[in-house]
Amino acid sequence: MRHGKVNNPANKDSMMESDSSKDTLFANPHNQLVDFAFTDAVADVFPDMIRRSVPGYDAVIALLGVIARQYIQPNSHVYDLGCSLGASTLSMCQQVQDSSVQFIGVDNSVAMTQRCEKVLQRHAPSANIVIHCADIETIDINNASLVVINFTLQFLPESQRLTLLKKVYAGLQKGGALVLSEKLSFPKQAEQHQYTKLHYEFKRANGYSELEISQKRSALDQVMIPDSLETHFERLKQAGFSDVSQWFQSFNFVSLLAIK
Ligand code: GEK
Repeated sequence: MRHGKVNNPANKDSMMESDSSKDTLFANPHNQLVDFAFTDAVADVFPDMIRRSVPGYDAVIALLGVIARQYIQPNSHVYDLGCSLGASTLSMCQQVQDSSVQFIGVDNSVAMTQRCEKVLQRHAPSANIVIHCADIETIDINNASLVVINFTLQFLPESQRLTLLKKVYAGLQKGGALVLSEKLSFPKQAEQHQYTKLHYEFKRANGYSELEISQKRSALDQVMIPDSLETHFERLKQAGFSDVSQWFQSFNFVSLLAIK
């Protein structure tokens, strides 16, 4: 298996710089409150949006490449569930250049998957990648050495989250890994308040106005429901994972590593 040089595909010269427009979707007052959706307009500005909204996003993407080097096995499948424009898949396949490994990206947004295919074709033309436009609840997972759910479980109805994780567990090889990155909620009100304030400060520091922050919060309110860290650990245990650790945190965003 050939390993690539560790670099961050979210950095300069990457898809994030060259394919992205600035996110101004919530800059003007919206008359009606509309739930957030992964439309063409969102997909067009997505790299800028996620990098300015999710503290640590670039680091998680880059380090997924390192995790990929450790866990991906020859002749196996690697799943990127909720792949958006393919940043996680790109990071992993740039690090593990092995055509016996099939990378499978899944996203239910047509706008995302159409652009994702183009991005991956341009930046990883020889990698063995398939992109499916489908709900992650409907896809089959098998022979997986690594499954990545990067900031996507939080968009699933809460009642479906355990079912998906059980399916991931069943589809992983022994010794295979799940990387689960999520925004957190906090059971203690004071802690919730502290981290919400830090997150908004992060957005202000990245140039978002008060109007943009509040309109985006309203739009996401019913669509993205974060869980607490305790809920994640408990749910992963229920899904079958006994070896679960937190490897990353940036304010109220974390990433967990669960090994089968
Ligand atoms: C990244 N992982 O760049 N089935 C399939 N896709 C879904 C579903 C579903 N049920 N629900 C939401 N999505 C990416 C970032 S973004 C995170 C992931 C964010 C998709 C949705 O269309 C979107 O592309 C993605 O999950 C979430 O590392 O926007 O905060």
